Amino acid sequence: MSAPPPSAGRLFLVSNRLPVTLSEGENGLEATLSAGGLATGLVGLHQESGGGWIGWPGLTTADGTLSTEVQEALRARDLIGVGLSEEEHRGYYQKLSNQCIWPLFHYFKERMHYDDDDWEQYVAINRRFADAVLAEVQDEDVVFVQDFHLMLLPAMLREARPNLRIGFFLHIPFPSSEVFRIFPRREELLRGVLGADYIAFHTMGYLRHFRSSVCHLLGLETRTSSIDLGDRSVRLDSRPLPIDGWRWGPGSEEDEQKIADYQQELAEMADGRQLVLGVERMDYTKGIPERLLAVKDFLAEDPSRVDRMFMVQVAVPSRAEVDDYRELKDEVDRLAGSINSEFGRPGRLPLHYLYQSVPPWQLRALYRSADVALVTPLRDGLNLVAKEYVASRLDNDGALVLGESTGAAWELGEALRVNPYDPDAMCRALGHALDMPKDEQIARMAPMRERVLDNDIEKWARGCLHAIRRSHRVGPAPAPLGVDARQELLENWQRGTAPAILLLDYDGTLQPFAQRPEGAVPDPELLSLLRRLAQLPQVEPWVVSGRPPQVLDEWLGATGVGFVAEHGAYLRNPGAKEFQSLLDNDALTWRDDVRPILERFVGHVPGSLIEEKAVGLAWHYREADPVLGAWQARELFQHLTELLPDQGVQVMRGNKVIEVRPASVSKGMSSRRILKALDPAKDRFLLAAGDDITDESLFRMLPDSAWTLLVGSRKSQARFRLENPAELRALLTWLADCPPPAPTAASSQAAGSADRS
Ligand code: GDG
Repeated sequence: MSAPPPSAGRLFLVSNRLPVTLSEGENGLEATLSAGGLATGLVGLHQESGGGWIGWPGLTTADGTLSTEVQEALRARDLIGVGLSEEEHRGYYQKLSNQCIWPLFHYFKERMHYDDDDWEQYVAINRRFADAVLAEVQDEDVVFVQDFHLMLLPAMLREARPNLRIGFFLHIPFPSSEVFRIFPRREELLRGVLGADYIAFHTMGYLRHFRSSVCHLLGLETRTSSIDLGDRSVRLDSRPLPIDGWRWGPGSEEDEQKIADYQQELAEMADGRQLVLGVERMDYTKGIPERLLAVKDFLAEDPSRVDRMFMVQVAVPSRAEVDDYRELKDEVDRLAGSINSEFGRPGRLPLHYLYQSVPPWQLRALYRSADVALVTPLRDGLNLVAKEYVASRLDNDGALVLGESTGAAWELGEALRVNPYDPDAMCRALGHALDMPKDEQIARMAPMRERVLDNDIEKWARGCLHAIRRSHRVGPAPAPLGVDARQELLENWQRGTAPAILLLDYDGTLQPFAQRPEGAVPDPELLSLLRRLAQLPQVEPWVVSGRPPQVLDEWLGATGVGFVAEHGAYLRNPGAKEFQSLLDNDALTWRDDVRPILERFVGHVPGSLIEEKAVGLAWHYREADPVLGAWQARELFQHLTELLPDQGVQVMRGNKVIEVRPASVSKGMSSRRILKALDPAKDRFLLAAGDDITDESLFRMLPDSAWTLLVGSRKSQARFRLENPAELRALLTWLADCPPPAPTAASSQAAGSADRS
């Protein structure tokens, strides 16, 4: 394994729990790394990069700090401990994480207990993790945050260190936005996660749910796999967690001996019966009572089945301090008892129920011996048990019954998929699995096994790391137009042999924003500046705006500048009187679909109105109740984005307005048209200035030599930035004061005749 170059930065993993057990050894306290899962895949990576793993080591202390001895034992393993007091652990972990986010994200909203005090603890402990991370990392490092306990951490890190590369992986489902929005602090959770450069889920379904929550609740524009935040973008991905396949194949001689002995024991216990296996933490998401009820129904249908099958159910104690989990255990105890008491005989018990964790070699023996694995959670982010069972089937036999609401169901398509809430379907699937002929078992199991073994956890971890690094694109705002750049700009301006082209946005660029759009009337100073520029013989100024032709004509028509109106739908050459349309007729067919939708929203939101532009249709809500308006705007935005994906239109969010317009019309396209009409061979000064997202298409399409200026401060394709419209006006006045030399009579005639076609 070759170490990455030092410039690539170190990897720091962050998870609630460190993968470690602390115990008293010969030389004092020692930390032993846990085997399996994420720990196996990630430990190697952070160690080789010189980074570390940051998390809680599993013991609470009176004051929430860790002793030097504990910290040192952890450091010896490249682990960095975060301490928690009993009370903090209760509020942040047991309550907010496990009794609020966990049930809601698994669609058990009635089990969600939200309390503001717990939320405060969640925020405070996320902050403590952030402090621990910030004390370790440098700008170039990568931080990979794991799971729902730490959803606020990415944004906290981003705020403190904008240049960190940050990834986030969610191990549990991300629920439908209809369910997610129940969470009282939903916006904070979303904003917290969006601090990352790269956010990954087990399935594409969870990714879609996340995107639609972001769109719905934060009103942000989302693309298939990214979210644009203005100053940077966040990449979304689905990357299901693999297992470390080799752990489930043949093991050491010693292990194999233990496994074989235990399999022998199981065979004796089976006494010719088929073994059905269930393994999971004792958690209500895992569907244990529902499964046992189905088994009970199955036996009730035909009690002689007790002679042909028996079940081992391992339920690992989990979160036993929580009432819901204690009640679940009582229910499972009762059900297990009733199955054996109703269908068992001495020496022939149909169910072996273990409320305990079994050692790894026993688990491997169980997977190898089980004819059927019943993996039927009601809802599960992924489910590793299903994959482990598949990987353990060395002869490609056995039958997997898999709950359809597990993330793993997306990858294990050959399993018998079942709705765990449907007892009849569960019984049928169990019958099918037990009676499955060997060739069908192999036909189903072999491709699943190949798939599971093909993708190992280390490959996954490297893939994540690479994706985090690649996704990190915090583009700083363009540099301010400094003294040297101004000097160079002036020299270019004065040197050109063909008329200079100025492409100037209006609102927010030449003219500051007014309270209402109709208030942004040009002042005399601006009018005189534009008139002066238009009168210079070697200069062609254009106002490139989203405003309709009539407004531009009325406000600025007398200055003699050229116009691009409605974001590029109309064009009027400098000095001309008529606008020409750049639209083809098909570009407007969507309007009849969109208008009734906007009308419905006008009906819902008093004070809102539709503006019929020549090209676009806009819904304005500036005069509406701000809360209702903002909420309905998000609904409308999402609705239109989903409704119109292939009609060649774009849905744009502006300031208190949602506008739909043809995608083929942009400031960039219309400017290309202006430039195409000019002689490309001439040495020409080009300048474009704009403040908003619609101006980016303009910046993008101009040649690299053009002077592209952002007015304001954000990530942009522009080369330089100016602070505000006043600075731009000052620059233009300076240029007008030092104009390019007037052409001689001969050159002017040549330029004039050949420049515009
Ligand atoms: C969360 C998500 C997602 C179980 N019993 C014993 C034992 N295990 C091991 C299994 C497996 C792991 O525990 C359980 O993993 P799951 O994925 O099935 O479920 P969660 O614990 O809920 O995990 C889940 C996962 O995170 C990863 O992203 O798949 O959806 O809920 O590895 O082998 N191990 C031993 N004895 C046992 O008795 N030794």
